[in-house]
Amino acid sequence: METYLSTKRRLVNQALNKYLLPSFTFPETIHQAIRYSVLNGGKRLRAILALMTGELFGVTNNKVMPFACALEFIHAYSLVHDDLPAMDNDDIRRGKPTCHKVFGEPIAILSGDALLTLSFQIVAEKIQHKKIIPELISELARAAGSVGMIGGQVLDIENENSPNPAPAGHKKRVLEQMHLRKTAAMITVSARGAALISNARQKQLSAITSYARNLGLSFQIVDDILDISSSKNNLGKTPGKDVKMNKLTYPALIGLERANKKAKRLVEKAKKALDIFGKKAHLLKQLADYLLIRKR
Ligand code: GRG
Repeated sequence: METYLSTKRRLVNQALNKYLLPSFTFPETIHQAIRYSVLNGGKRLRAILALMTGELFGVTNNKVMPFACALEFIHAYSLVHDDLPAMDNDDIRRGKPTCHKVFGEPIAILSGDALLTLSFQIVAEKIQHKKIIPELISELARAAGSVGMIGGQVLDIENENSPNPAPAGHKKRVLEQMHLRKTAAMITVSARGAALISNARQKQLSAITSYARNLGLSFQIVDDILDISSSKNNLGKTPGKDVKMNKLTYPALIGLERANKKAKRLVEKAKKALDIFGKKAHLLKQLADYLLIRKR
C-alpha cells in the first residue's frame, strides 16, 4: 500500500503542479501563496481515493485527475483558512510555516478563496466526460459548503471550550454530525465523484458512498487519536493542540481505547459496503485498513 500510495502521490503532485499558474504570474504574491499552500506535501488522500475509485470501474487515472486535483485544491484552501488566527491559529502545517505566517493574513485568506474558485474552474474546463460536469460541481459544492465541510467547521468552533457541559448522548450526536460534515463529506464526494465519472450504476454508487462515509468518519477519529498519541504528526500541529483547545473529539469523550475500537468498527463497515464488487475492491479495502494504522 505504501508503494502504491507514493506512486499515486507523485502522479497527483505532477497534475496539481500543471493546473496551478506559475509563481511569476501577475500578481506574483497570490500565485506564490497558492503554490506554497498546495505543493507543500500532504498525503493526497482525497485525490488518491478518487483515482482508486476510478480504477475500481476500470477508468484511467487521466479521466479522474482533474476532479482529483479539484478535491486537493478545496482541501488545501480549508487548511489555509483553518490555520488562520481567527480559527485554529496554527504556525506550522505539514511541517512548514503556515501560509499566513509566510504571506500574511490577507494573502492567505485570498489564496484560500482563489483555490476554492479554481477547483470549480478545473472541473468545468478539464473533465472529459462533459455530461457529468453539472452533477460533479453540484456534489462538490454541497460537500464543501454550509451543510458540508463549512458546517462541520462551525460545529467544531461552537463546541470547543464549551462553557455548558452537555449530556454525553447529546455530545456524541453533535460529534458525529461534526465529523460527517467537516471530514467525511469531502472524503465521500472524492469517491462519489469518481464513481459518477465512471458511470457507476445506482447500487454501485450507494456502496461507494457508504464505504467513503465510514472511511471518512474513521479517518477523523484516527486523526484525533494521532493528535494525542504521536510525538509529531504531519499536520505539523503541536501534538495535543486539540486537547489544549478543549475540542470535542472521540478520544476526549470516550477515551483512547474506545475511540480506537470505534474507528476499527467503522473501517469494517466501510469494507463490508464494498462486498458487491468482489475481489476488484481489494485495494480500496486495503486503503481503509492502512488509514487505521497510519502514523500521520
Ligand atoms: C476553515 C473552510 C474551513 C474548513 C475547515 C478541513 C477543515 C475544515 C479544517 C482542517 C483541519 C482539520 C483537522 C480538519 C479535519 C479533516 C482533516 C483530518 C484534515 C487533515 O487532512 P489530511 O490528514 O491532511 O488528509 P494532509 O496534510 O495529509 O493533506
